[in-house]
Order: sequence, then structure tokens, then C-alpha cells
Amino acid sequence: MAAHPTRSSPLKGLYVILTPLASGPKPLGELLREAAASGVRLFQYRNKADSSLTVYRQALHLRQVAAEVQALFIVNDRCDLALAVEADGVHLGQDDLPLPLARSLMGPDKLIGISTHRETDVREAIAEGADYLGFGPIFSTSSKRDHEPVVGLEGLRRIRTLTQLPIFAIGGITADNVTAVVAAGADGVAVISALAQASDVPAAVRAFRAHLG
Ligand code: TZP
Ligand code: MG
Repeated sequence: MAAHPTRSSPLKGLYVILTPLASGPKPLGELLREAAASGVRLFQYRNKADSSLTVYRQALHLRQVAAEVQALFIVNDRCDLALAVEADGVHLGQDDLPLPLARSLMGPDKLIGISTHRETDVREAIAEGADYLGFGPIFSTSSKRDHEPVVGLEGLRRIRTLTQLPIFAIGGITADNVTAVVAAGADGVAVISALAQASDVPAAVRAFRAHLG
């Protein structure tokens, strides 16, 4: 297996979230390989539907594929699963384990990203030592049921003034609106459907990367 990428790898650009619910017929490992071959360096595995055993097996497989292509691999929600598959980090929401506890479980070298939806979330994540922030939903999205209220580009502009931590904007982001999202201060964008539902993954990645630098 290739050496794991480290936390010094750049946290910016396109962050692809791999989730079984949103994926088309393409297996997630194939989506990962195609996206990585087109230059994506950052992936998250998100599965809120299946049993622990199924999720573990899929996470382990995707972790191995990510290592082969030397991409960062982050597990959503669960520190235990992130540690079990030796992921590069964990991504936590506002209802997951508190960041200080996650840090003590994960150790100093793993990445911890925090989903934020409002200024108070952002301030807390900064104070507690997050490595990066997710912020959104920027636009309405059908990929997350019962999502928080849309924050819009104006919300992103406001939180950009609070921190120099990497900010990944999320929610309804496509190649058509990514330029405006970057102009509002995002270091990168996290996407589900724009890649999972793309008929031509390399073309979709190119369309994003043209605006993401
Ligand atoms: N958190 C806020 S919006 C969202 C998540 C997980 C879903 C993003 O999916 P899409 O398809 O890129 O809008
Ligand atoms: Mg979560």
C-alpha cells in the first residue's frame, strides 16, 4: 500500500463525498479511481444507511483504493470507523462527538473537519482546533434530508472573515456556480451529486477544477 498522505497535504479544491445513496450504478471505488485520475486528492466516505459491518467493509475497500491513488481519505461521522480503516481523518457534524473528545481518540496527526452552519459553530470549531471547516448548505440540495437552512453566498462571505482555516463550501454546488462560491471565499467545495450523477466523471472534474485552481 502506498504511504498515507499526511495532514500537510493541501486542504483545498474539490472534495468528493462518496455516498451509496446518491451514487448511480457506478461502484464507489470506481468513482474514486476516476475522480482521482482526473486530479481529485480529497475524498470522504459517508454512509448513514447500512449496517456497521457493511459500512466497515466498504470503508476499508475505499480506504485501500484511496491509498493506491495517494488521495486523502476521510470518514464521515465515526471516529471508530476512521481509526479501524486507518483513514486520514474524520469529518464530524454538530450532532457527532465533541471535537476535543474526537481529537483525544484520533490523536494529533489525523485530520478533523467540522460541518458548520452558522457563526457560533464556526467560532467553536476554530477554538477547539478543527483542521478544516465544511460550511453550508450554500444552496438548496436534495442530497441531505432535513438540511439546515441555506446560508447562501452572503453567509459564506461573512464566515470567511472569521478564519484562515480551509473552508469547504457544501450544498448544491455545481460547475456552474462554483466560480461564485470561490469568489465568496471558499478554499474548496465538497460535492455529492455533481460527481455521483455525472455521466462523464473526468469531464465533470475538469469543469470544477478549471474554476478551483
Ligand atoms: N451537508 C450539507 S449539504 C450536504 C451535506 C452532506 C449535501 C451536499 O450534496 P450535493 O449533492 O453536493 O448538494
Ligand atoms: Mg455527522
